[in-house]
Amino acid sequence: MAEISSNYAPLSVETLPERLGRIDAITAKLGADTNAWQCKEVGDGNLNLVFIVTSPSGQVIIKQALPYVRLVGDSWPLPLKRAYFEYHALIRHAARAPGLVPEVYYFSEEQAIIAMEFFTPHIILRHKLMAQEKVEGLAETLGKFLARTIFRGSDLSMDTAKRKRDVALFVDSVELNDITETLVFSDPYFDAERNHHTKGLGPIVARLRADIDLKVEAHHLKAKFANNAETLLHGDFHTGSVMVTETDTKVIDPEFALYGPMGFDIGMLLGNFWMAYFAQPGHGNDAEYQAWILEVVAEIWASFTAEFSQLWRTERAGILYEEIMYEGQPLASEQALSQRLSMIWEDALGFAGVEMIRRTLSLAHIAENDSIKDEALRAACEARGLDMGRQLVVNRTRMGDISQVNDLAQQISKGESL
Ligand code: SR1
Ligand code: MG
Repeated sequence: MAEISSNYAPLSVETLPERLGRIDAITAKLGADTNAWQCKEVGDGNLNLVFIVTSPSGQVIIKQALPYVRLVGDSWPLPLKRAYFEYHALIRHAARAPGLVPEVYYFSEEQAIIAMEFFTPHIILRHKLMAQEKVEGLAETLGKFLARTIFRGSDLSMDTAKRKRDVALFVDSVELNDITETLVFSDPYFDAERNHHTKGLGPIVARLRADIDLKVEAHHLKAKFANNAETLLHGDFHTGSVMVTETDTKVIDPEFALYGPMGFDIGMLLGNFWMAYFAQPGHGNDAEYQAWILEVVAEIWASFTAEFSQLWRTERAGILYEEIMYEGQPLASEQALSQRLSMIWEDALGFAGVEMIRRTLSLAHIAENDSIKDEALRAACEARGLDMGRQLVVNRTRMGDISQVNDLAQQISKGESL
């Protein structure tokens, strides 16, 4: 795999047509008349350049990695090879969960460019949640995406030699793994340089940083994240990595892809929904919409378990829990399934908890909270998320089922956590 090539150059709206106008896979979508291409840079994420290119014949997304973290600037260098991992994750996800991720038209490793399908009129799910707009089929699709990618990317399904080669491919994503290991699992628990938080949270932050149980459990979760290469994960599966219309749901942006524990993507996603739930007082406080967010969380887990169980019963071709071991004992494989789901559930709760804490105390926060102008209100919303996050991390093995966890969220939302 190439690293910074001397030929690498970031694209701009001015140079893009000339630079990409001779690539067949792209002109097949946009036409060869580059004078008719219109380019807009729309990247609002933390890391990359993203362009929408429109022509009379179509639209394409061009995503290019920058050699540094866009959110911070060139004082934080970041290798271009993340585009390589995103490309490999996208093509695997497309095969495992067809129709739910953008089709890749073209990839240049040297230029760290991926040209891919543009979803329109989709918007980022986070914005939908702030506008209090519902999405039909959201939970079912997200649950299925999780089950299909998690099951089919693991030793439950894959040929193990192929999987081990794949683990070797993704293991080189050291710098992006390091971002998650640091920003999610360590920085929130001490006074790290890149941390920031809303002013009114000072006392609660001091309490959390003195909380031995929390810090030990957060690190047990970090050990799982770093050491348990169970399946190919999306790696950054928050509500900013989902694009939706009123009736359609797609998953984007797997540049943090890595082999990790099965509960990680699920937990990260659920944690983001619970934070969106706690942020609702900053966005209109519609009780019915808040209830809908909790329903979505419950349905994601239900959809995930239904699909994962179905795949367990019909596609178990890997080295784990082989059919032959359970011949004549149909209940044994069901027992193994149910215990495996319980393990995933407990891990997911823990990962949801650390995600909720880091999105409030570490470098990267969430728009649902950041956009609340009233600082006292924002602190109150964030404090509830921290309260729930702490309980999820520390008590994850005794939290009960999804309805009990949603009840906890409801209870916290009615009180003051500050
Ligand atoms: C420096 S990158 C900060 C965060 O943005 C990405 O979306 C990941 O969530 C990462 O942790
Ligand atoms: Mg992203």
